[in-house]
Amino acid sequence: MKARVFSGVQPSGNLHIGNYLGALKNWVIIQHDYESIYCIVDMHAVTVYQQPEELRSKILETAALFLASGIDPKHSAVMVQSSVPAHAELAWLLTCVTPMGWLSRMTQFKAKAEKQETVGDGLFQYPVLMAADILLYQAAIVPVGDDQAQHLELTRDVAQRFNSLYGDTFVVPETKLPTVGARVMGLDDPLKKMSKSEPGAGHAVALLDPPGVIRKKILRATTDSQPAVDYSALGPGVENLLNIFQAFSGWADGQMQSHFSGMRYGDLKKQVAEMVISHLEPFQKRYHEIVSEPGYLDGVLRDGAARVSPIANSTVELVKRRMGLYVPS
Ligand code: AQP
Repeated sequence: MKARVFSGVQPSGNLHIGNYLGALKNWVIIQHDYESIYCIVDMHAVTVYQQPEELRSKILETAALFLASGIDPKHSAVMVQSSVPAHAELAWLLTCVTPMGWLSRMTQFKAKAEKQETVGDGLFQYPVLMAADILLYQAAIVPVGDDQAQHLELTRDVAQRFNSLYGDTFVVPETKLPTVGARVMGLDDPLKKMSKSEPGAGHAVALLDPPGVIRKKILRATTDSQPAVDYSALGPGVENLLNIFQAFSGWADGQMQSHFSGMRYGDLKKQVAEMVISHLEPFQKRYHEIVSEPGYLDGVLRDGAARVSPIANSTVELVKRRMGLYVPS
């Protein structure tokens, strides 16, 4: 039997090239080596306010982006988190074994909480729901970008704590980060991670941006006061552009250095823009084909939820038994 892989994306805005390079691209590469489950984590998205109509349409848009990336729904289950109630059920049970001190150390909570007028308890509990998403399917591998590494460590800690309290129950998952593109930075501020929820118009390249917009955003990206690429003293903006090029092209380090050393920033930006556009154009064509087929996405999501529900329900039943809760015979 193949080991299981699980990962998810929040439908919390416009997916960008960071989400693609950090997560989706690698999901596609490894999907056939595992039993794969890829999830639109809508219950994570509502840890901060989402406009309901917009959220509904972003859920379907995110599913279409998964498929346009190359996720094969005949092999991989593509599903929406809230369609499988066991995610919420397991999250509660895990909340009861997770010390609050562990959660208060989460850097993403601190960063996201700072941006909110009122911080909902869900934002604090977010990493436990994420642990439940993964442990529910006994996933061995979780391919994510670098910003999720701390949450994955917490998931491992929760699994180990549960196993030591109640006996071996959960597979302790491994984090899988991409070698290039694990942390794509903002184009307008290369010291900040590229994020869906960052407001600046020049911050992120969205996966559905038209070529003209992509060109404009990349040509305006923040660099530094040097005129040309110097590998012995790369500033964060230039390093980010080079990483984006390398992650899309798959070029080796040596090829990157001999091609870009001494190149003027204006030319570097043009080449990065054309590399991104050449990958996103066919991707966007597939996306538009997928969304124009009536009922197709709903069918994929219904099938995905139906395929994973028995796994999820049997984990919750096992956890309840282990904890001594009532399970009707
Ligand atoms: N900048 C990034 N570089 C590489 N990988 C990234 N990921 C996110 N940003 C980058 C990876 O994308 C996957 C889905 O992320 P998410 O939707 O769970 O939320 P996030 O990590 O909080 O991503 P965003 O874009 O910053 O969304 P918002 O603004 O809604 O919080 C994950 O595997 C993540 O590592």
